[in-house]
Amino acid sequence: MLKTKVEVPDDLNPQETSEWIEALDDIIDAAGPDRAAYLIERIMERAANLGVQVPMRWNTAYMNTIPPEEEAAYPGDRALERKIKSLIRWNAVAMVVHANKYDANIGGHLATYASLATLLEVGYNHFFHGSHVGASGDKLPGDLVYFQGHASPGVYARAYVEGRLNEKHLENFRHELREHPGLSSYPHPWLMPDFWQFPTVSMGLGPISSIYQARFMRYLENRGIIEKSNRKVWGFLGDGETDEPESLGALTLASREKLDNLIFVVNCNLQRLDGPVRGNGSIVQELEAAFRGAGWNVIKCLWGSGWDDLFARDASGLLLKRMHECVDGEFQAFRANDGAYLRKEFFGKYPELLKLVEHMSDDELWNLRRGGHDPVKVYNAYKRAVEHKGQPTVILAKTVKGFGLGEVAEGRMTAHQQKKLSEDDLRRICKRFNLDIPDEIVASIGAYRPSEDTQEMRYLRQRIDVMGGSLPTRKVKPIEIKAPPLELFHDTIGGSRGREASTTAAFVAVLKSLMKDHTLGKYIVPIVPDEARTFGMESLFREFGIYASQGQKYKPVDANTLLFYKEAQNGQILEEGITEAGSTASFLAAGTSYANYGVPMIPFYIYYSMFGFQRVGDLNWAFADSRGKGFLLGGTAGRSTLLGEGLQHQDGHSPVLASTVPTCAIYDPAYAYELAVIVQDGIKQMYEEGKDRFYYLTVYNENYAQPPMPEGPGIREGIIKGIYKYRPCQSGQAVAQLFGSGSILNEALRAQQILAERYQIEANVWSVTSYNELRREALEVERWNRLHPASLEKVPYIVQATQGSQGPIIASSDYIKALPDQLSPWLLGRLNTLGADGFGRSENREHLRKFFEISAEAIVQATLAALAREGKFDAQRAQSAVAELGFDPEKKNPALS
Ligand SMILES: Cc1ncc(C[n+]2csc(CCOP(=O)(O)OP(=O)(O)O)c2C)c(N)n1
Ligand SMILES: [Mg+2]
Repeated sequence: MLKTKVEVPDDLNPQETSEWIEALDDIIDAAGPDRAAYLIERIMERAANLGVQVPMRWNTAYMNTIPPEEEAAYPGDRALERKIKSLIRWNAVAMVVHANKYDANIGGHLATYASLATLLEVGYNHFFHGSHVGASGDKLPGDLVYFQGHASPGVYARAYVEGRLNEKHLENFRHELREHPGLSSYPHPWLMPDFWQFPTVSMGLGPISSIYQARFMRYLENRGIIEKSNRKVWGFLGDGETDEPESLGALTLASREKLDNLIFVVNCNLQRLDGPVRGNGSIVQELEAAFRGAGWNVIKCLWGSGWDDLFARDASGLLLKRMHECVDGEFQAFRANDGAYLRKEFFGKYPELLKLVEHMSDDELWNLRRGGHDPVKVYNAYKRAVEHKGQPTVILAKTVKGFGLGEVAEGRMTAHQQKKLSEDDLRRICKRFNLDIPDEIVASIGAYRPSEDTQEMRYLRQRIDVMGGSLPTRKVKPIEIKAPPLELFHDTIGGSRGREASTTAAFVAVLKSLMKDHTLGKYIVPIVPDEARTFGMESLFREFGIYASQGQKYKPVDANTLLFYKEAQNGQILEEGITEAGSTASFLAAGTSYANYGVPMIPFYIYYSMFGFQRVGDLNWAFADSRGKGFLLGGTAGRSTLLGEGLQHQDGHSPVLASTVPTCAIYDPAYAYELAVIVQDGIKQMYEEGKDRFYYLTVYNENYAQPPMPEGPGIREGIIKGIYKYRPCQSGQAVAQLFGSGSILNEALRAQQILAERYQIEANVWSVTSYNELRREALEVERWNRLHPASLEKVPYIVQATQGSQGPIIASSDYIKALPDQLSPWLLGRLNTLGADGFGRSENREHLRKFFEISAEAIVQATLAALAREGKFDAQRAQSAVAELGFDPEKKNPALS
């Protein structure tokens, strides 16, 4: 066995040290590594009991975790697999180079896939299942693979060689808007809905989403919604990508929940975009410590089979010592140069090492591969990972960025952005991978696939068959659920009957009704990041249980109360703890389960609204790209309605941020019945009608009387479309229109009263449930009119709804003015907007609304001013009303203070 004698400078008794080490060596030789590990553990225990402080080490040597003697033989045909892999390499290169030759700087990446090819090919041929056969004998969906986003050329190239894409597709890589559909730059289910499952290219989102995906798979299994299976989630990520907080931020969830259905493969090519990931250190060792410390099973796959013999013959342990001495910047340089350089700079440091490789030519040295490029090493790492029980596994695979691309890219600082190659470069690549590609195809940088009757193509078909289909594939089963009738929420629709209640409480009631529903109930997934009590949801704990993969191992301290904290293995609530990113990743897994598992889960993720779109906006964008369905509920909403919490908490802009997401429908309901109507219609649109959309709803914590849903035509339609007249003025001859939304509708109603009583001005009050929906519809109509100038003009809903109304419109909400201002193009100079622009303050609602000038008094004042400007109210009277209503005309603008 390998004898490692590391000299320690301050070793007081080297003789004694080597005796201990030899004793260990003997045990490994005689009884194997497991026995040795057991003994070391006992010794550590003893040391700790005797008060010996043994420094914690989370690193193993810079070697492969799996020694050669434990390797299984490779089950595939290496020669044919290499042939297929080389073909894929060619097509991946050709599509990027072709795109850039004919459309300068259209972009694309060569170097990432070049480093990843073996890691993917071993996976495709032996580990990634297109489908699984479940215990029941049923065909279940396949493994879920998160590909490194910018390795997409390699993924397309395989799909082409498999015959799933054609030459035109490849030719139109990054040309999506041509006649023949092209290929999107990166994985986007929105753009290629039959192909990509997971949008991964925003660094960090793939890793965190894959962790929560694996967890959600267990959740569905433990709740009996899907069959238990051997399905795996594979997360491929770059070593540079691990610097994103999202990449490593949820590691302990995976180990805590024993997610042995999760495998990370970190493509450790030691480089990111600008240069080395850890030029002065070792990314592999750093990640090993992080993952091991977080409780993961770590498999290092660093060196190819060529190194086995060198390690075996290196009795001195100097080879390993030399490896430990080198930082990543040096390892990168070894690959960017040649065999002679490697001999001189790496082996040359010690005469013994030079001797070790004296029988090898420079070329042979150069051909010593890294673990991630050796199918045997990769196969064994994967095999061990899929067989490992009780922990998630990470494989740290050492590779070369730009492997095989030659001097222009291999290991170069500029490798990441290399996208142009000369014909000579291309010929060299063909030679390097023994590719027999017709000359004219090389010259035209074309796609190439051998005929079906070749050995390699037959082998490829056979492997796909054995693995149960191709990946990635996004196959969506039709959803078969129906929305509940509105009557399911009859309590909510009936109002609060004199009591005061918040729309948040109304939401909880709606959620409960849904969860209790016989058909829909089981599909509902409430998600909350440690705010359930804030939202009054603790009543759900006992009734539906909090999901806990291991059940509840303790008697909760509140066990004798009615609403005790109940954790259960089949619990329905995802109580995520304080992680908005994690909760959103759960929302993503649940909201796309209709596609990935064939079960239409309906997630309701409620959170502190300020910590939503502005904190995890990119995950929400990925949710939309993924065609996710579900409801986001921004709780404690509104800059003035959330009292006391101040600048960091009071949200006055989420609906505006949400409006930037194309598939997000945004509503700001004032009353419980509005909320119920929106949720019922949302389920219908998303799940019954199959629309790709999701909802952002604001819910407030202000208690007020919740009126019953008004009778009458058009109310339901108005709520859904975004506006309806809530309370007309008494005379029916209004000279002004007041738009209110969310909790500020009540201020508009109070303003209506003040205007009538104090100033004899009649105004109508409208509830605007969605400025965004109104705008989107108006834009749609406007576009139609623009493109059909000879047809009868259509009229946007906002114009229809307000037709015939008189006078200025005063719109007030608890959000920045940009929200209502979205409608100004259709309100022809009538719109006067009040809003909560600026930073929040710790105060009560009364002071906050006065400060932001959105109170009833502010609405009255704005109405008088607008009427005065139109000559319909005395200007002097309007001026004196400013002070009368409690405002100082010279007060600093709250938006800027
Ligand atoms: C959030 C985010 N920031 C920046 C980028 C731009 N970007 C794309 S790839 C890349 C470098 C990736 O390096 P690494 O993760 O090591 O992958 P490799 O290509 O080396 O396999 C960067 C910075 C991005 N896609 N996402
Ligand atoms: Mg990298």
